[in-house]
Amino acid sequence: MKRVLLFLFLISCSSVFADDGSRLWLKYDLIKDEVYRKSLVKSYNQIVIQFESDKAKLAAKEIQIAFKGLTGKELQINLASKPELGGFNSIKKGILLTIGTDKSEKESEGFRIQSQKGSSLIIGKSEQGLIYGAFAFIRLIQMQGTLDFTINENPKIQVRMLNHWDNANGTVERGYAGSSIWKWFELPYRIDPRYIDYARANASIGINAASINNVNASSRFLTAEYLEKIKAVADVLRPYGIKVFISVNFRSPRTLGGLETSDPLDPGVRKWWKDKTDEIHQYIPDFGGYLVKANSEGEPGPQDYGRTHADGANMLADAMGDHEGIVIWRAFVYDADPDGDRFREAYDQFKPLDGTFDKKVIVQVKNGPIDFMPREPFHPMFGSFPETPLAMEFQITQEYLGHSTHLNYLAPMFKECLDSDTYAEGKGSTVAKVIDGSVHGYPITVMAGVANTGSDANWTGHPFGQANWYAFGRLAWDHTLSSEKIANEWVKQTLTNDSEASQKIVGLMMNSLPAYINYTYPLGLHHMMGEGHHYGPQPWLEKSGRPDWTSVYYHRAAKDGIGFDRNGGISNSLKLYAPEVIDSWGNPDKMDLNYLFWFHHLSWDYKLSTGKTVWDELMSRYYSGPEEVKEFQKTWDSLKSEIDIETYENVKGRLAIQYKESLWWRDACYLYFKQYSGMPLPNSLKEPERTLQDVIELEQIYHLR
Ligand code: BDP
Repeated sequence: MKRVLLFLFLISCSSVFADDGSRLWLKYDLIKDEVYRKSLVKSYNQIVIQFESDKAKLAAKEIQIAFKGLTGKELQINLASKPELGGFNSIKKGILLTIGTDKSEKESEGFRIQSQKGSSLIIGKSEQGLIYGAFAFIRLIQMQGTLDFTINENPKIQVRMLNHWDNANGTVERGYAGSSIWKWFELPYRIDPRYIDYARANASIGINAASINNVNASSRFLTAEYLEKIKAVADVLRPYGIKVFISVNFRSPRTLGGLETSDPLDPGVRKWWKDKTDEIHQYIPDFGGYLVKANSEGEPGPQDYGRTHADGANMLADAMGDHEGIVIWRAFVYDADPDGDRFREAYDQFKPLDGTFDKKVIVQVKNGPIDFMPREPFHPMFGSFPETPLAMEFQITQEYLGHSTHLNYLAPMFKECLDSDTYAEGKGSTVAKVIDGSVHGYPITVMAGVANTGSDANWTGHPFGQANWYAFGRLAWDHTLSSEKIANEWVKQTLTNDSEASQKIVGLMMNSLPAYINYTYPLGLHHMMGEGHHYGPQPWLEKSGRPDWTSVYYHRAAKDGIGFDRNGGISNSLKLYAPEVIDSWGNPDKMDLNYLFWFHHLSWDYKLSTGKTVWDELMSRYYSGPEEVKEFQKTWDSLKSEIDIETYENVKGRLAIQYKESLWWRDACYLYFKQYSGMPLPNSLKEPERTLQDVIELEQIYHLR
């Protein structure tokens, strides 16, 4: 109750104070359009819940808070007097929340809304569906569209999950928005109110799972001390339908259990995991399951004992016994052959194991074959694993996408992958249909996003980072939504409801990823970022712990040209795809140039389908990137009167950094590649004022101690 009061107080102040972004897209600020606001006030007097239950009350309360904030009017929450009540017209001037009778398993989180101004019926297909229905209704009110509509929704993916790469000491691996949102040193005694806001925000976009710790996992999370803390978090998230998962360290039986081995076939090890899994369930009865990074980047795993990924995953699945939890086993492995092609290593390790995993196991695959690059072709594992459920792993945090200083709307990147056709079962076997189970009939479906949340007041550092969290959730719920539609929803709820202004912002968002790619990785270049920090450019990086941690390994720039020939030259990784895909990416003259250097090595003067040489095309893209950022700055400046001042200034400052750094990328890549091409800049493009040495030194700053 106290929280609600505080919340209402904040809402009443929000028109006076600048907005720190902490309320995300659940702002519930007073609607400026008086006609619309008044019509809402006139249309609704009450919220009626048909059955008393915790979730129904939660859903009703959220609508009550939203309505009060948006209109100033407090709706009463009433319990229906007649249990048989429920018809569309049975409720006058009210919003009726009820549970449907048709509860097929698959649809159990869905909802229906029938609404006519003055009479709105929200039917959850389950209690949880009611929560999602309530948030969908609020979204529509916030967006100020019509209240006369009927919708019927079911999530397309079962487990819609955030993966937090948060460490026990409060740091976040690849986090750019402050420290961890989980206060491990305070838990379980102090519950940070932000956990509730976190749960609300996630529930509002359909996210129903969270793995709370880094995949480079500490065994600490499996101790009784920490299980109590995790239980406290799980208790806060549960009412909103969010299950907790834990990332585990495969060596835990040794480090924690004092055993001599962590061999998955060792009976003592198996018993240890079984006991541990039972113990976890005593704290968290609805425990979601394990997320495992094994034999990857130095993490322990079954291969340390001569066993396979399937041996390791199946052992954990066995430990799960009759509990409902699942085992999510990551496929981000590339230890096979440092002289080979990293592109194909996960495929090569996992393909022979297809069909050997326990039914509680799902293998989680990053969207692309290398590592969350700004543009990757879809991972060749998608479409090639008919017998093993594959989960999608996207990265919401902008590790390779400008951290939290570059404005980068990622829905188009997620969509590009989801909409790619694998041709696994003929045309139309898109990646989305593989992971939602419709292509191979997977019994478990998962979409995970590496979270970009942190302790910053606005959660994500860059205010537009919120849009990526939002978009991930919406796409995990329904991958058929368009990027524009999602952007429009987010803008209208978060920044402004003015239609002209919101259109401009959506346009800016839709152009942001292409602009970023132009000044960083045009034409399918990849993996040229500064070593370790993964921020600015370092195309000259040629020595590292492994060859495939360098840049030169990927771009292969030399006097004879540029690009990684995966079409038979250096490797034949292109062959991992279906014949139709090989056809479309195999010919540099016909293919989508956005993937060019992923598969081809071409001479600098090779004439492309655009009519330009490789060099001229590359340089015109590098040079257009910063110009596009300049346009973003102008657009943003023109929106000053429409945007909250704190958010406006925040984004303005970040765009200035982005512009400066787009020049850094452009100059670094031009000056570096020029050494090999020996060609001049195309006509109108201006020589940078700095030298290659200058940009090399700029990157070195990031390594100073
Ligand atoms: C890479 C990150 C590293 C992660 C790793 C992973 O640089 O911090 O641990 O992915 O996904 O992108 O396991």
